[in-house]
Amino acid sequence: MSRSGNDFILRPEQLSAYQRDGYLVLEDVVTEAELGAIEPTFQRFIEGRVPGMGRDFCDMSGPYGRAFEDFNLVNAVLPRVYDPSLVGNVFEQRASSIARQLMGADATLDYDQFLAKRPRRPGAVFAWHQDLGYWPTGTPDTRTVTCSLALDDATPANGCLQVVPGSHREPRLRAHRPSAWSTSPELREEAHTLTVELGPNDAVVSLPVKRGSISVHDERIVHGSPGNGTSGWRRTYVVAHRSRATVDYERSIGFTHSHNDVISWKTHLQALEPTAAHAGS
Ligand SMILES: O=C(O)CCC(=O)C(=O)O
Repeated sequence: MSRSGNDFILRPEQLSAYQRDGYLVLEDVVTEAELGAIEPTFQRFIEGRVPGMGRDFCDMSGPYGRAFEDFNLVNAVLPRVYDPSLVGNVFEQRASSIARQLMGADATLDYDQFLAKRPRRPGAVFAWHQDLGYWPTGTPDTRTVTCSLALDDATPANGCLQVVPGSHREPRLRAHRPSAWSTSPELREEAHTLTVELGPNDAVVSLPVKRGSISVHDERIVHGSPGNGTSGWRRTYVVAHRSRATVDYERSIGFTHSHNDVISWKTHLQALEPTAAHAGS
């Protein structure tokens, strides 16, 4: 037990494992009673009952514009913006505590996200990526601590997170490509999803996480997740922290992590080509 009020205290070996591997699994970060307080709000989003979200409510496994019943991987971005009652909840506070220990006192909550894989949806795949590949370059300090709270036991069968340990230490970001369903020049206008190739030496590790426990990952680790082959949901609540200066930079260029942001994704993708210099390398 490492909960201490609204903090969650990491052991020295967990701090060093995060630096070495690029991820952690932390047990019992949120209690059953605390989960019960969060869940009704989570459900309002995931069941499509929050109006006015535009592209912030979409299928993370497919193109924009799919009918809701066809979503495989329901994705609600920035729920705390659409429902400020989430601000300061116990998971946010423990995630902040964990982020401060892993990246320093200026760790600042950057964005949140609700994800839910529908039952029996082999297509509920989160494509392989590095989070930094999704974000604007030009941030001198790229550090990010992303905490993902399991609302259901996450298992290999229902499509739990998979990582390539140590890939966060590669000197350059891998080239990110728009996923196959995108065809227009402004590719991110058709679907948000980007993907990287796995190489023959990439050793994939699955991260089963029990309800109330969390995984934590670095912005450069290669990760993704397969479809859901079970009769139950896999629901996840994501909270990401970056440095105060980086969050301020993002906002100064109009980037809020909302899919409704107006960003030149073509320019961004060109900047990610392996031959181009970019701040993330
Ligand atoms: O939990 C998952 O399936 C993937 C989530 C993810 O890629 C992320 O939070 O960066």
